[in-house]
Amino acid sequence: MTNTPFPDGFLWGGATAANQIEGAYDADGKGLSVQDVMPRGISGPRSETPTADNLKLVGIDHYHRYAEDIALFAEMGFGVYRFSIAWSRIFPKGDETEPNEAGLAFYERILDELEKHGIEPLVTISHYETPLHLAEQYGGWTNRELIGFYERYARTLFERFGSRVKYWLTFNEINSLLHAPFMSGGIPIPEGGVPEQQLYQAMHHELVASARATRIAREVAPEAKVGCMVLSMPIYPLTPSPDDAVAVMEADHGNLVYGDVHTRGAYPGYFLRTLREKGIELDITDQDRDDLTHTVDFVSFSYYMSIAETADPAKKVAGEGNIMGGVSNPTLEASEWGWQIDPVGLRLVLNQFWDRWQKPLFIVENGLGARDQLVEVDGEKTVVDDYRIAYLNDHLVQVGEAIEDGVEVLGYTSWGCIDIVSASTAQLSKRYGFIYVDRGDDGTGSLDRYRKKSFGWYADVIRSNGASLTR
Ligand code: BGP
Repeated sequence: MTNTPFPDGFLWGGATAANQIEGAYDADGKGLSVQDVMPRGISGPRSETPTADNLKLVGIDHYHRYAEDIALFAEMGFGVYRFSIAWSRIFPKGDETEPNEAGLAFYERILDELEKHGIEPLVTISHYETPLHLAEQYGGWTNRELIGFYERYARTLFERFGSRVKYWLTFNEINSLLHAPFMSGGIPIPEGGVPEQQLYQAMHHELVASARATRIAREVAPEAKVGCMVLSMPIYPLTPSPDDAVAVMEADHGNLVYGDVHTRGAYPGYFLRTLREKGIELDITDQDRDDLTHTVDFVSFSYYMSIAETADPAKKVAGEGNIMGGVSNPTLEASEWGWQIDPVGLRLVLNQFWDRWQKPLFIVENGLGARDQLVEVDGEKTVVDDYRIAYLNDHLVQVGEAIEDGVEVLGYTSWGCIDIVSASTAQLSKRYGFIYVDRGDDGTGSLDRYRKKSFGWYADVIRSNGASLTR
């Protein structure tokens, strides 16, 4: 194929997370994670114990149907599959000294299946799945002890799977911590919110843990490539006023600091200013500073939407967003869940990250959450999801543009390549997949899988290495 900007060996695939796909929440010695008490997603109330209305307890039963699912991924021609390991399958409470063998064995079976189909695994070590015990007994990532527990968990994974898994991500969307402390950092939220001092300390602990994992991987699994993972959301000035431009710069800094630390090995000056102005003093040891110098091999990120920002309080019309919001951009259309669709923003983000960090980039989440309708076409049940095809096509065209701009992109894994439970709303009706799963928001359904129209479309994109995209 010549008519494509995508380089040979570009990794095409899809992505999921354990808590949204596996189900089997208490099988084979698994402990509870924060997700097991979040029946309504990020903004809903948490439950004391797991409740039947929590769709994640069953998910799409990938725990038992993984072979069928991976075979469908292979049919689309996936070269890579991103999944996460549920921390509480490996260390059920999080603070044990010995791992749960049955949990490790499950991921061994997943790796066997991927290997059988020649699909490269891309593993997220922690994807919004902190063991509940660490949240309740330790206060989650506000507690320095979490670094040691995470270190033991990461070491266990590198020792066991390091020779089979080349690409690792330390924390999913690490920059979501301040915005979703319980889901992202296992930090219980008291009335009035978590004090900022504690949130920033938790952020520091995660950054140190991420760097330590990178250091351990170098020792234990020298072939492995370790990346960070950030939620990307380009921010546009609402007007051309310099004040709006400064508001954008400051909002941007709040997100870029994570990648800056991961790629440069120290906190940037603008972040120290933020801490000073907030009157926050972080507990940073000499060992922490040394750990932070272990920088990542690549940067990965999610991309769904962009947002705007303004310095003028009178013009602030809140926009819906993926975990973190901003000001609504009047030039863009939004999805049914209010996320503003902006393919060009993906090219901008790719260029910004590449210019800033000079590390290979991996797009590990992108897609459209939409309501789908199962229909019958030529005797086969399917979904005619032209809206999803249009969204993905237009974003991939922009990835091609960025590659032409000289950005090094390792691969692309579209989010929720099979329908899974939504992270923000805990719904099943917010679907991203190429594969429809028969399960509704009320939990009923056969769990049968059906190929959507986008399934064949994506297979063509992969087969042609992007040449079939409509420009
Ligand atoms: C990201 C998360 C994912 C995922 C995705 C889509 O923030 O890393 O876990 O779910 O967003 O979000 P949602 O499921 O809320 O539509």
